[in-house]
Amino acid sequence: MKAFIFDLDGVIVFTDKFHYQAWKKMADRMDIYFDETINNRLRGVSRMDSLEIILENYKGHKLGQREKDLLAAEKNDNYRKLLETMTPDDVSTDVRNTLKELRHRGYKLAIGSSSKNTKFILERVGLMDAFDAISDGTNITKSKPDPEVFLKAAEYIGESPKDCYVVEDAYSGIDAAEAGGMTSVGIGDAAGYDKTDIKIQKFSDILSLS
Ligand code: B16
Ligand code: MG
Repeated sequence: MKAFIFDLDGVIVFTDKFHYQAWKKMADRMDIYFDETINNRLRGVSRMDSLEIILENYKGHKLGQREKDLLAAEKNDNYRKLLETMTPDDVSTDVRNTLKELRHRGYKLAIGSSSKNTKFILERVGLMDAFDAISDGTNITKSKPDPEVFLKAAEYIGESPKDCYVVEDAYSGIDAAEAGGMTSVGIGDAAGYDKTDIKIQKFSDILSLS
């Protein structure tokens, strides 16, 4: 194995609580029922696909594309305000030290995230220099479980998918890794998924793989 491709939300940082608060604000305003269980279905899912899941509980008129775009923009504005509160302290010592050690051992490191806010988040937490390449929601046309985001990450670092581990917290990300021919490493939710190749409890457990 020559490289690691990391999902962002739920693996490197925990922005899921901000996604929840931002969607909740929009849902409350629209009188749409939304809770933590529904929020769990949004892990690794693109912004527009997340909106469709939330709208399953919308009792109003059928929304057109322009109205949906406005709702997605409203959620993203709410989300960006919350992201602005992030600092380097939002990255655990475990994550920071493990990334440094993997670099030291000569692995290539990339991000493979569905988020269009990836670079903004990495800048806020001071991790822009920790990765050799970033593949995110801005360079893909199909979101996880399609493997596109991970295949692009492998291409950007010049490695074959079979030489890459993908570290993920979402079922959709594990399915994407399998579809891309990579070895999946599951943490959090994904550590309880039967399709995950390697299950870990904490981020630094990946050091025992390398
Ligand atoms: P944005 P990941 C994903 O990040 C989140 O898990 C998911 O909840 C979110 O909808 C998606 O990014 C898109 O995010 O609205 O910022 O473009 O887990 O793939 O790093
Ligand atoms: Mg994730």
